[in-house]
Amino acid sequence: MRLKSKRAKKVESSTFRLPLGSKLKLDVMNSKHERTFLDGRVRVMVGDITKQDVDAIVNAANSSLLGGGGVDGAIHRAGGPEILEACREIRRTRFPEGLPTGEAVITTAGKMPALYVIHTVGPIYGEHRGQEAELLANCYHNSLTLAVEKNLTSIAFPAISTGVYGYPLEEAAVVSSKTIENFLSTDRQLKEVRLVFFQPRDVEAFLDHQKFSE
Ligand code: AR6
Repeated sequence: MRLKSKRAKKVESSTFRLPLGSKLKLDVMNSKHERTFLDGRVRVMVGDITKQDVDAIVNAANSSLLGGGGVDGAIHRAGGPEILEACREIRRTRFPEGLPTGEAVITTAGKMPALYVIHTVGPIYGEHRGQEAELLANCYHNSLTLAVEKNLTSIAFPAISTGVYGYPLEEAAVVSSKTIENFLSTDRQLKEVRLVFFQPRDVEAFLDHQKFSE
């Protein structure tokens, strides 16, 4: 419901009345820094992942699940201690040795607008003997699978591994776009997959290298 009303508002604000009463729909979603793909099921934008009003946001975590810098730090700061508590419980009960690279788990989103955080561990570029792309694809696939298992309809991803973990944005764009399109081709539940980039130049790099069907 919450999502629907926000979407409705966006459509309204992108519709301008012409003097003769006819309406001109302006496609504001296809600019240099914001664009949709796959009939609007994928939305690429600049923003802060902690502020997204989707069912689940994805955290680019590390295998300790106990916090860190970048997206991880921002999520724990914005969501509050409930998230760390839930992560500790997951470590204790399911992953005492840490969450393996490419896997995903879900917790509350605490005080953030999203309902859940899906924590996944991206590959460290150059440290997985050529398996980096496969592991990065697993992050996206397993996060999407978890969202569907939880009956969620919207999810927002940051650019996993492209910060501290050193994965080039251009290469990551190929992997994430192909994996998401592949997943959505058989899924009918997810209504929106949002790709949220921190900086305009990151969106530009993504848009230049993504492989979504036009
Ligand atoms: N919203 C959206 N994107 C962001 C935000 C934000 N608030 N903050 C940063 N980014 P990183 P990684 C972008 O380093 O490479 C942590 O310490 C950022 O510009 O957060 O997977 C963990 O604990 C970059 O493009 O994640 C791990 O130890 C992207 O998000 C390690 O870093 C990912 O950057 C994980 O490294």
